[in-house]
Amino acid sequence: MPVKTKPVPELVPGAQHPMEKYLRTDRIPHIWCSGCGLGTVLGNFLYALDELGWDPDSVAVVAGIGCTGRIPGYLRLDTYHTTHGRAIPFATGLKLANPKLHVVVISGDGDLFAIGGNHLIHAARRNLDLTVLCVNNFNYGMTGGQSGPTTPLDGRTTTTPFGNFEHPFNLVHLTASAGASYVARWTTLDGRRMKQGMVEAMTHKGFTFVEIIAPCPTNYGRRNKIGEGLDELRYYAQHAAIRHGADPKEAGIVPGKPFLVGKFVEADKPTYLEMYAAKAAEMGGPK
Ligand SMILES: Cc1ncc(C[n+]2csc(CCOP(=O)(O)OP(=O)(O)O)c2C)c(N)n1
Repeated sequence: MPVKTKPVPELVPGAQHPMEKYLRTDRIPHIWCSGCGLGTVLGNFLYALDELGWDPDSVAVVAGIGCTGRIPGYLRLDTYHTTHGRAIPFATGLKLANPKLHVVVISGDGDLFAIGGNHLIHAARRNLDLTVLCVNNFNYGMTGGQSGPTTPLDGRTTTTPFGNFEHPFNLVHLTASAGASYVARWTTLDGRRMKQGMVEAMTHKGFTFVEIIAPCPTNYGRRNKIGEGLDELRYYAQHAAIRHGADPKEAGIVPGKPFLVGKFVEADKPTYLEMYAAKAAEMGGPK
């Protein structure tokens, strides 16, 4: 039977949300569950874009597969939904072919650090000029909540019903030690700080990385008795401690214990494109 829906009343006839200009509104409603953190990430990315004031034609956003990987599909920009784990190679090609583009990768912890992990560490090692925004919800949300490389020890998922017994990655430590020039972590509770972190990452040269910890109430929250999205935000309020400049090694996440957020790395070092140009000049080739 067809479902009857009531039209949403226009509060101010003809009015638009100021961020609507960046959205493919024809693709709304979105696919995300109630209480999911991805709407907050998308919203803050739009505010970051607006603050930067870049020409939309100079920005390309690339994602792999997953609930997070759907973010670029809602953006009125040049966006690419690549195969699972391959956002970084695709973004690398774009940036090398057109170094003037601002290239941003937005994807999930599974896409970037499991199947795509090798690409990520080498892009960081090369200090490739990309910004990577990783939404960490501690599981594979899209495919029904399997365990992934960030699932905490003893975390309950569909593939670890008795508790996860694999050590998780600390994404801050991993990206910092692989060579990233900028590394920050925020939660979806830290709206303005997350937006500021995105702006900083997108303007800092080299490989820049922001981890955003986000609720996945349908899969991770429910199985781990965290509750709804709001309960998880309350958990962040009680457990996240801002410590800029902390040692990335100390940024591991253990459920029930305080965890660190903030800006961990902000370094100035030659980028892949700078070194490529210098080598090309040394060889007498095109710059
Ligand atoms: C080659 C390949 N293997 C597996 C899958 C199935 N798959 C789709 S999304 C996904 C995991 C996504 O997890 P994550 O990146 O953490 O994103 P989330 O959905 O949690 O935002 C997997 C395993 C796939 N699409 N392609």
